[in-house]
Amino acid sequence: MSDAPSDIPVLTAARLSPLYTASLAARFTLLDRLHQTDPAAFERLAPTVRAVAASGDSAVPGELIARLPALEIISVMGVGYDGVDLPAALARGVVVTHTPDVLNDEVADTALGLMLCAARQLPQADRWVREGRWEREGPMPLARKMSGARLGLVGMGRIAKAIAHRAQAFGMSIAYTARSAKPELPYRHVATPAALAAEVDFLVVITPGGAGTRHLIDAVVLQALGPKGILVSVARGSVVDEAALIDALERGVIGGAALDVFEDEPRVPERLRALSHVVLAPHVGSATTQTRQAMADLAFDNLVCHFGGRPVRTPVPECRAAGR
Ligand code: 8YV
Repeated sequence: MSDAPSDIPVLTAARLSPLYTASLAARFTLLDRLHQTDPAAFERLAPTVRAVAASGDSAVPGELIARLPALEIISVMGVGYDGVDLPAALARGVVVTHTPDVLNDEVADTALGLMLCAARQLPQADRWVREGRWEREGPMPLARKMSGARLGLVGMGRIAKAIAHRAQAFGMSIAYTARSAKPELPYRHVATPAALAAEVDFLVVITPGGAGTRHLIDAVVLQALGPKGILVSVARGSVVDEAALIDALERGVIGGAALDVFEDEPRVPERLRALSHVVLAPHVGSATTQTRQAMADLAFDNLVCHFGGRPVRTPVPECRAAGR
């Protein structure tokens, strides 16, 4: 161990990928979910904890940060860090890091896969064969074409750009809505999600989560998307008003949906599961061995850099802005 002493206690915020915990355990003193599994031991060891390791979907609330007086860094294995109480971390001078870029291709691939599944009804086609309906009932109902259709992206960050790039190969026209227009991009900016929804066939949601985007996709946006429109979300469950979405799907206000994220994961409402024109995935946007390894390596590396006295590789933008 050259630059990071192994006796540094690192607390995991939740059950993490073994790809991350394996390297953590080899290099640090891993306190695996002690605050959840052994409150007495946590009480004793909390003052010594210098790092928290988290995933994109785990919570690091202000109350936990407050109980860790020696905390220096929170390293999230995930691009999203909406589970971290950032104001609490910033106020304490705690560095927060995440894992952008290494998952762009994977999440974009997932988005295109979900778009194709929703348009061409591929999961339903699989079921049609397995359930013997092809033999009994003949061909399944016709699906809809995706190539050449109109795509609207809610968000225009790194992953959205990777989605747009792929969609171009499908001959799709591309427009987007984002806080600010990006005139350097060859895509049209539309002022609001509702205005965008009104003019596209596929509305793909890929914004960060958190308070600023909560229920950005609401009943008004779904109404604008219309009975032929398809909603795809690879963002955070909080961005879509799930109750409004279920209502819109049940009443045929929109044509269909493909969702990788939900408001109360891993719980997915029974009413949503009952809808045959909806494609559901268990938050697998970045879930390949290759990409998760790259994410785990980057999250681990941020800790090693920090405790080795070097700048972390990928601080969250708010930390970068604060000069940490
Ligand atoms: C995973 C994610 O859920 O990157 C994110 O923000 O949501 C994911 O890829 C998770 O962070 C894997 O550890």
